[in-house]
Amino acid sequence: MAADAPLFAEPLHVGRPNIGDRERLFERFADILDRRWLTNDGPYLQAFEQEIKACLGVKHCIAVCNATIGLQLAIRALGMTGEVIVPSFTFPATVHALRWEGVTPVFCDVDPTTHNLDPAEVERLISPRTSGIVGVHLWGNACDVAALSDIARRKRLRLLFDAAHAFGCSHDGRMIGSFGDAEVFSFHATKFLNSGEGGAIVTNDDELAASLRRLRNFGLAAGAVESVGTNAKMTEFCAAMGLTSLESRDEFIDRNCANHAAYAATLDAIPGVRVLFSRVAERHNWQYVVAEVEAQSAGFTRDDLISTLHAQNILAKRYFSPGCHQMPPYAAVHDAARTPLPHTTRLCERLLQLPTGSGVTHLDIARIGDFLKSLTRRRRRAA
Ligand code: T4K
Repeated sequence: MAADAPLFAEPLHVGRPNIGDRERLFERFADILDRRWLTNDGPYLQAFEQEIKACLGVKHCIAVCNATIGLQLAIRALGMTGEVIVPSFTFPATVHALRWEGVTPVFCDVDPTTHNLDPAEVERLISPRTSGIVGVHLWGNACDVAALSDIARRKRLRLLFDAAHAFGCSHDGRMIGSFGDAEVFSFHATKFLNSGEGGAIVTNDDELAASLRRLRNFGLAAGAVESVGTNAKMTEFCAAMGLTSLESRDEFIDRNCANHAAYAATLDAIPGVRVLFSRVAERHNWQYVVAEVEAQSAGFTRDDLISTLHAQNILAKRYFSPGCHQMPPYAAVHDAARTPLPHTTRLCERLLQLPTGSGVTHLDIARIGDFLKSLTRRRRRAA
């Protein structure tokens, strides 16, 4: 290998899509074309919704074209107005959805261990203008659902969960999907279960589900407009892709879980680098390999490590940095005195995500580990 050739000839991506059975997918696409029914509540959409309900044990599933729109519909249908408490440590879609619905996000700090909303902070931030809480089950790990539900009940607030990362994960023995007033999944290409683009809102509330179905389809109910709806429909092609992914979910989980364990075993030998969430008692999709860099022990920062990995075609990501509160649309309105975010800031500086999924092999992970170990040895010798 030439001295400056990267370790991997082809880039290794975080978020490389998991692809199910191609033959089955092509059969479904052909069937869609033969039927000439491409969208608008077609048979594949209905089958996909049924399967999701069965997997999660929820009453209603409303599949949508992406999770961002799904969040917007849920925020609107739940009547969230004024202020809503939300983590800054999330993908900006969570916060954008609130802003698109005219709601002011009030950024709340997260627990440093779970990376999810800190219920004590949530309670502290409630004002007369607060109408709801949006929790994010980050990396597929559930929020403190019991504490947030208790706060929502006592303070008469709406409780919505952004479950974009959490399809196939459980909490207290129950699949994520049936907590709060509603939960929203993403089936984007980069997610554990993907339909190319897509998402779903799930709920056990009959009225809410009916309202969401109307909002998804221009506000129409039985051919008449009842509310200011939008077009949030999922196409038949996406539903077919989603159904095909669902059939391979156990295979995806097995690969992700094995990759996660391989990363943990390899990287834990490197001082200052730690793979997080290696031991969880619940069902998990293991879609994100999250590592933390402690610069003092490692001798390099998270950003140094990302640059080094990128030079080798290992395209680690910096989710989520900066925090939403530091992004231009929100920095000007963020009230740092009311809501200091020390844990968020710390996590934004120290975390990275490593390539995994069905396109990454044990051999790839072993090579990454060997490369990092030799790098650490060289740095030690040079110091
Ligand atoms: N809430 C949370 C907590 C979320 O994380 C997200 C989305 C949402 C809500 C909103 O869900 P959706 O409305 O998207 O359904 C990506 C995804 O676009 C986004 O869906 C996801 N979270 C976020 C965590 O990751 P970017 O800006 O990082 O995308 P990009 O283009 O840099 O791709 C990420 C990596 O995946 C790259 O390394 C390339 C690789 N990739 C991507 C695609 C699309 C592939 O290898 N193949 C592909 O087809 O946001």
